Amino acid sequence: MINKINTKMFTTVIVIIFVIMWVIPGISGEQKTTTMLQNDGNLSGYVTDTSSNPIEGVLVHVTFHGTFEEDYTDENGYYHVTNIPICYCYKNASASKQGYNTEWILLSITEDTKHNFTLTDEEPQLICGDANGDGVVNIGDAVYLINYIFIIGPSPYPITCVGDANSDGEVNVADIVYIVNYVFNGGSPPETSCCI
Ligand SMILES: [Ca+2]
Ligand SMILES: [Ca+2]
Repeated sequence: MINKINTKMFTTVIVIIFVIMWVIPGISGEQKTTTMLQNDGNLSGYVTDTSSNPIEGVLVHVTFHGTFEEDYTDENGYYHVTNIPICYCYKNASASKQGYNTEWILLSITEDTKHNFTLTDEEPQLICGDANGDGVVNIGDAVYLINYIFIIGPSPYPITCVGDANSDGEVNVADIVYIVNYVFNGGSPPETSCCI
């Protein structure tokens, strides 16, 4: 009788153990899957210029699954983008601010991924005839060339680009005439090829 009871108990224990072994991996797997889908990825780091100076106000933008997370750098150039889903994939991370060339990189982001960006100055747009480099061609450029040619003022830079309004390869009084004619008499605008 006692043996029968022991055998029943033993069988019951074995069954319970099997059930537990069957259920627990299921729970563990479910928890693992849930963790995989949680947005606990982080990307942080610093953004500096080419002289290692921190840049404030840079937008660091991480794109994934048709959406994004982002953060702006503080006065120390530090950013911290949170709420990024963790997956075995690469995400596009970019750093951008007006006046700088945008940098971007593909990263596999986990709980504590770090990446530092270095931004280079954006090249100013060069316009033929824009001798004073303020972005537009107007009477100020004629005055700048008059000052350069007749009064030994500062040279346009790059001289054969922005100073050569008529694109003849030289910077002289003809360029002043060309600009004045363009601004006041409806003449042709400076060529666009002189700065290429
Ligand atoms: Ca100008
Ligand atoms: Ca010229």
